[in-house]
Amino acid sequence: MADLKSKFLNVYSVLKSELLEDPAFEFTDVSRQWVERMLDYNVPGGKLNRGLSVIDSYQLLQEGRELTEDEIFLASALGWCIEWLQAFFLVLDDIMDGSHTRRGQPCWFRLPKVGLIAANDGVLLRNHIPRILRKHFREKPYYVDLLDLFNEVEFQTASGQMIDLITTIEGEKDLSKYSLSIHRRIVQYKTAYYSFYLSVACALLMAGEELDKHIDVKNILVDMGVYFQVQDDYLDCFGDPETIGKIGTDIEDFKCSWLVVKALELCNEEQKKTLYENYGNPDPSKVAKVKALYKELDIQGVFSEYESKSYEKLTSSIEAHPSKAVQAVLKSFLGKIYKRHK
Ligand code: GPP
Ligand code: MG
Ligand code: MG
Ligand code: MG
Repeated sequence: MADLKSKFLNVYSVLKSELLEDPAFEFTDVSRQWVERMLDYNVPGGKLNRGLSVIDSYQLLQEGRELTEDEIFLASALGWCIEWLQAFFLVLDDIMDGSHTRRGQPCWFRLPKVGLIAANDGVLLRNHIPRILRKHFREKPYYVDLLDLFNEVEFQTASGQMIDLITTIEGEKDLSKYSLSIHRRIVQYKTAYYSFYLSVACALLMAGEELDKHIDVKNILVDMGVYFQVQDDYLDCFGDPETIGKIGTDIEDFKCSWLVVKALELCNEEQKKTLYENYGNPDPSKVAKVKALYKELDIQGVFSEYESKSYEKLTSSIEAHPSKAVQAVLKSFLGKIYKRHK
């Protein structure tokens, strides 16, 4: 595994060099350095779960056959396309959420030299994906399906992000519109498709499969993605910033977080008043009141129960799948995120 990860990281250097020599643009030293610094800052520094899962999943779909070096390279390149997509989303998401840190360093747009140039860097990151795909997959029978997959998933994510954002519009903040069903709708679109379905779908395409025949796999991965984003919502408030590498902003930002939805379900009239008066305000004393209320309602205990229940449910839907290889792919994914602290 350590070996696979170092191979994966090597592919990053190859792809980066190709992009920095892209003949479609006449780079100067200064512009090349900008892109290189921007890529190194934003692309490789995460957990790399999404990217590594493409190789992992493709390997498991081969049922024991050893992968060739060429297959490892291609699966890695697809994995990096997902990491590029994630970098694009995160650079922009941090601007939109007014975040301060990401992966243990200041958000890219917070660097004095960067600012809103980050918005254009996001566009560049997004444009790198089809360039990588064209260079390495153009001749593959599944090339069109890959392009289509990335486009679909990007559209779903941006649509989820849109509903995440428009529920927080200043002057229209209204906790009474928050429910588990609106939460699910937001996180299914903004997180689940790109964070879970996309890796496995890439592996399936590489293995010569038709995605239309794997709707059951997609449904399980979407449920897993919802569980993952509930964890993200939990960690935003209760995680250790040192470990998760970011400082939470959901309470300040009036986000439709799983935590506030649960709190609204469990609170009495007086506690509800506290929530209405303090949620969605940058004032630290108001944020502290919301956090104290979460503790009073034992939202941590409620989360813990949700976590075990989700694990059981996901495991039983995985075990109902007819293919052992697909079961292995899904179980490996679930194992990576269950009870995560980062
Ligand atoms: C996670 O939300 C969702 C995304 C990063 C998708 C962004 C999509 C765009 C089209 C920009 P989050 O804000 O809870 O993530 P985090 O907690 O990591 O900031
Ligand atoms: Mg965010
Ligand atoms: Mg966000
Ligand atoms: Mg979050």
